[in-house]
Amino acid sequence: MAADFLDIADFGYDDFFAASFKKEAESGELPARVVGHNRHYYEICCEKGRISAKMSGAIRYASVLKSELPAVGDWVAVSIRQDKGYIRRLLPRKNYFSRRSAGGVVDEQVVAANIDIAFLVMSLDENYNLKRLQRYLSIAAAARINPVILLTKSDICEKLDEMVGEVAAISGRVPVHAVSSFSKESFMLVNSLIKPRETAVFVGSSGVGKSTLVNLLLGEERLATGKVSAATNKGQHTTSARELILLKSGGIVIDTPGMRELQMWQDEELNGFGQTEELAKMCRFADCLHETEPDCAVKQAIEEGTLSAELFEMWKKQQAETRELRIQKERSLKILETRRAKRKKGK
Ligand SMILES: Nc1nc2c(ncn2[C@@H]2O[C@H](COP(=O)(O)OP(=O)(O)OP(=O)(O)O)[C@@H](O)[C@H]2O)c(=O)[nH]1
Ligand SMILES: [Mg+2]
Ligand SMILES: [Zn+2]
Repeated sequence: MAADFLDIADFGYDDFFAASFKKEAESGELPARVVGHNRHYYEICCEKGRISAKMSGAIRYASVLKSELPAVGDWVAVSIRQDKGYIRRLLPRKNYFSRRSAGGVVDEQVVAANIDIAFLVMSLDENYNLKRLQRYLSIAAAARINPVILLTKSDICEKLDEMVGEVAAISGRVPVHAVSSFSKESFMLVNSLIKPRETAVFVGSSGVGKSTLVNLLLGEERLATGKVSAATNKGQHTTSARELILLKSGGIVIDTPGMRELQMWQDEELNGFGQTEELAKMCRFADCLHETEPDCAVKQAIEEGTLSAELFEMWKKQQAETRELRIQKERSLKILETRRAKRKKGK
């Protein structure tokens, strides 16, 4: 156990968590933040320092969804015995970034919890993909997380203005910044966006430069970063685990491994499509499919060039996916609830 005393306020502990901690705390329990974990252990920080902790059987037993288990960024109640921590409870989350994890049963996987700002990172090379970015925007909006788009590798981009413009066209009110991990200005910009005691998460595909940016903020090569092979320009998965780190500036950052596939889980209104949604309300028929119906405001706007046909296609596709996801989710939840009920009976 690290001997030094930690001020958990530096890790973002505030009245919100204190209120729910105190309500149910048993004697000897301490509030702690999850800063990392592997299959068997959690790394947590509490007033006694950074320690390894195990999850109590009670939490494991009570959880059927993966998202009910602690994840990086979560606040938990721990008890400590002989320098070992035992996680007793998960404190309620302010918000969390999650995605759907495929498997036998569709389940929800928490990428990071209790987030003040999410950096949606996309690089201005082969990784550039507006549809994927749109999906990240939708996830952030559904999760009520404040996003900022970082377009990385601006140093090797030849069509910078054009690409930033394209992103700005779909991002609505979300700020967009082109950055390079090798520039002092980018460091100052990103650093200024992370306020002391606030938590920023970096999400995005593998190889876009998330860990490089975090190292830039740290001022040291603490995290491993990937070599991009010149032949394919594809980064390999370099970061393998999520990790929460304090910056000298007082900000808190969470680096995450690149996600190959990203499917939504949280109940996603179709966000980031404000203009399309507004137009759809003006169609003659409330259930207009925007295909061949008369007086379709959406089709008209596309013909007049005031709505991008591409954006409309993305919207339609995402609507279909959302419908499909709802059906799958309901199915999974039913299976999981049955499992929960069985466990209760077996008790
Ligand atoms: N040209 C250029 N290369 C960069 C920049 N930022 C990062 N890179 C390079 O991109 C490669 C991948 O960077 P990482 O930081 O490991 O990417 P990551 O997003 O953490 O990737 P995963 O951990 O696999 O999710 C490394 O070789 C970096 O040197 C940048 O601003 N410009
Ligand atoms: Mg990384
Ligand atoms: Zn219509």
